[in-house]
Amino acid sequence: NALDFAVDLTNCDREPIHVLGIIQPFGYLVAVTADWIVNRVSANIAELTGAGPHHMLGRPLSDFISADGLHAIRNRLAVMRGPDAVERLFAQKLTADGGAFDVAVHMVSDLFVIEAEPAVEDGLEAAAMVRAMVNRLDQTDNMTAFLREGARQVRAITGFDRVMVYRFDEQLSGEVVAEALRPGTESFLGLHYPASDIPAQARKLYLRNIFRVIADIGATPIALVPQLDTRGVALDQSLSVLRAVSPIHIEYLKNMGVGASLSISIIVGGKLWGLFACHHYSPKLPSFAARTGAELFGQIFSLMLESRERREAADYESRARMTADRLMATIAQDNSLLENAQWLGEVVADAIPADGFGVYLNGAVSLSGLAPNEEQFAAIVGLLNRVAAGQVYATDSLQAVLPEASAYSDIAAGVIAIPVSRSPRDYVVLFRSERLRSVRWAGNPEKQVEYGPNGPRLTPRKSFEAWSELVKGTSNPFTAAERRVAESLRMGMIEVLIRLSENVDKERA
Ligand code: BLA
Repeated sequence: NALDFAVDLTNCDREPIHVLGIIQPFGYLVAVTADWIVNRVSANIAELTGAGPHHMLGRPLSDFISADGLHAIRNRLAVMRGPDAVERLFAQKLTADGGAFDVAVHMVSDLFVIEAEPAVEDGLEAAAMVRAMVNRLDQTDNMTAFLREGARQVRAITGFDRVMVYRFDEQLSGEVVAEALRPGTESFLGLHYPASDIPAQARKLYLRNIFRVIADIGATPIALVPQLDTRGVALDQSLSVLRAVSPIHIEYLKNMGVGASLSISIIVGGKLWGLFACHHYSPKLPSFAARTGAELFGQIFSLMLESRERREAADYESRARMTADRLMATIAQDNSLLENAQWLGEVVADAIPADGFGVYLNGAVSLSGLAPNEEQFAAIVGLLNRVAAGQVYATDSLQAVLPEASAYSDIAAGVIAIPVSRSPRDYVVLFRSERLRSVRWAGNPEKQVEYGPNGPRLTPRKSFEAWSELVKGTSNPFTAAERRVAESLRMGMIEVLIRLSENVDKERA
């Protein structure tokens, strides 16, 4: 390519994937200057216009495209809105004797980029279909069902064999959290992959351009001509519909036995929440209308997800606040409960999911569920006195702050600690076990035996191993909502204690 960048496993995150200078062979690309002079074409352009690159470059586009075709494109550009807009025309004739094309048009600095693919008449009523898809989503009554229905609907409109909802965590590792499959296809549900499987520049690009399809993993890409224009500039293909992808990613898909790949960004709160990641086991290109419908569905899905997540978080916090209120009311009735370590631990563990807990209260210790032994717990309390006096403290990697904790990370890899009295040594500590314990790894999604030049690293199983290395010794993280709940439990308990001591003072007076 124009930039002479040799990509390998060590530099993927620097590969300039938006300027590779190649498109997929299912369409044609022409870029023109503001005065409609041809600036760049794809090497296959003669199939569309009858004229090769060197005939077209530097000449007016009107020499090659019919007046009606140009008129339609110009009209569409005239209504273009927003910096990243991509306008679409369906079933448009572009030449006097050629057939109909589906066309996408967008701007890259001062160039108009026109991409055309032969129109497919699949009778799809995209708007009606998306409307029905959204209705189905609306009828789901919990998050799991919502995500699964999303996958099902994307499978319905794209026809892909496998549709996954792939969600990123804080470290940008991902998990397959929902899936819809052609019957007989092996499930990837619950599998985890490291952030490096979708490098940073790709994730950034997917925020700008939310839809991509790789129609045929085995197809030879078509070069843009020239690679660098007269100003020495490569064409920025960030918003391109036909953009061909990194050879590393192609190798990854080949190693998985995939024939076509499609993904749609799921964006929540301006961040890439995840992707609909879709595989087909032979080449597949849904019509441009179907792709446009799927893209629109992805946008609506994202908005609905955002509002559902917000509602779930609010519900969780209000339930937890009720727990806290109940806790205070119960203690107010029966002061002796404050001395009851087991009871206190259970109430807190009800509000914040954990695998076990330890309570340190007036020198007495109570351990329950998956928990370290008393000696180990004493060391944790010692640590808390140093790092968290009087405050809620949470970590998903205890061993990062207390090295000896690596000995029992299978039991207690992460902790959240809530000080429960004014005496600095009293805490309720919840434990979460190592993440890998709870992770499912089943089946063998890499049936291919022939690996590409980079070997088996580019396979789901190796990715899973890489992810496992990353999360070794860490628990599922404590979320911001869980920390807020812990904080309100702490404040509530302090309040009760103050009231109790005031009562004692009054009685003394
Ligand atoms: C892109 N990697 C992607 C994409 C996905 C994945 C979904 C989006 C492009 C597409 O739609 O195909 C990853 N796909 C997955 C995962 C699953 C899946 C995790 O189906 C799980 C089932 N990829 C690697 C490594 C590198 C890499 C090690 O595994 C680099 C070192 C690169 N992945 C890579 C690149 C892209 C990518 C460069 C961008 C492709 C593009 O849009 O140009």
